[in-house]
Amino acid sequence: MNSLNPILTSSIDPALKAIALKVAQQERITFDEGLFLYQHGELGFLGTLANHVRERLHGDKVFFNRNFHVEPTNICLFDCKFCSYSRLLKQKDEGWEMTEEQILDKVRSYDGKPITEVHIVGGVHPKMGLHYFASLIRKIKELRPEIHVKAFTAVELDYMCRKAKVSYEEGLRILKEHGQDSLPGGGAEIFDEQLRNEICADKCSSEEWLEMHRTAHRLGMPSNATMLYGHIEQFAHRVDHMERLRKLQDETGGFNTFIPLKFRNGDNQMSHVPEVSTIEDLRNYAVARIYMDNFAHIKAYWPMIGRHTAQMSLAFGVDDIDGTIDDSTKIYSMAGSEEQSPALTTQQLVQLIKDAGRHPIERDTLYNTVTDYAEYNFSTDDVMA
Ligand code: V47
Ligand code: SF4
Repeated sequence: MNSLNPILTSSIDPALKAIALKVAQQERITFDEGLFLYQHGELGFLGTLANHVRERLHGDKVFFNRNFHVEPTNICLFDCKFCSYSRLLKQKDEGWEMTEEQILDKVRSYDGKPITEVHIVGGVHPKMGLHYFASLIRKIKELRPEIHVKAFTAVELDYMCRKAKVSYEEGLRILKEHGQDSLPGGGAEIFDEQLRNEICADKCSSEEWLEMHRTAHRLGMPSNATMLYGHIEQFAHRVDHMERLRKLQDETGGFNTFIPLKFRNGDNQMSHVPEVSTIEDLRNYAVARIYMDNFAHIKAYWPMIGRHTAQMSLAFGVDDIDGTIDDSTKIYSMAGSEEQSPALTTQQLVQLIKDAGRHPIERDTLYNTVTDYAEYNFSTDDVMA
């Protein structure tokens, strides 16, 4: 039986039922319908629709990967109001700058561990430019030729290209030639120009963010997309954000996954803005799954929302919960996430997924299966990360 039949035969609001029918028939919903879902869809209804879509696409599979993060610096030229992480050059005593050798040592510390991806993002440091990072990536690839390098938000890339006086295309081409494989989704925040001006006026514009990703896709570098939600935006701003991404995905097909990022209010210039509830987090994942019909994956980034909400999100459209990570990612612990030391072993992550009644699959960055954990028995010989 179609999992939407109970809704389609019920006496709910006809406008909600019409949206459910579209979802059942795999038709795209409009901007106004997306907005209507945010305004009138209650949690159970949205969850049923989103779960229908995620199970049609992925059955009960849940993807994760084994990665580690490198955050070369938290010194940043910019002053995003929501950021708890960056330090200005003048606050240098609270900032860190890893040397190239420290970064390479970190890569070496994973020797012999079956990590498939390194995720490199940090503040926009005036002295760390395009050629420095290109050479760093080449050195990382010399140490681990098979590792996938997912690096630099469009914000960092925009600054690197400007400083090196090269076009986005030229800058990305140089990084690709040195071994960069893809782009993470950060820096998108919220695309509405007025809000962007209020919360992160000095970073690259929405058009520039989209253009960087469009260029990357053209060069054969896939990427992710994020949306910072739950701050001063309204539902229409979220739909507008997703609409712009859905259009670009229609054009290029280069996005792997969409990652809604919940605003955390610890120790930043927006600490007076209350955080949204877990119910709202789940509703938001669900609307994202329903709206973003051309995105294969929706990711819940567990270090930010916590492992238990991540587990629940698997019933609200999410099919990916990022990676094992290690304790080096500071961006959320500094913003007040309940995950103060975000590390989970593969065994813990697999158990977390199984406890939610789902089927864990370790993937690589491009969602090829690395290991199917449905029947896997862990042994003490497993090299874990
Ligand atoms: O762009 C900063 C966000 C992003 C806060 O592509 C905050 O796989 C909430 O993009 N509350 C960077 N969010 C991290 C990022 C990311 C993370 C994991 C996986 C991937 C991927 C990308 O973090 C920033 C900003 O939107 N952020 N401060 C805060 N207080
Ligand atoms: Fe800098 Fe990124 Fe923080 Fe903005 S969010 S201040 S660009 S580190």
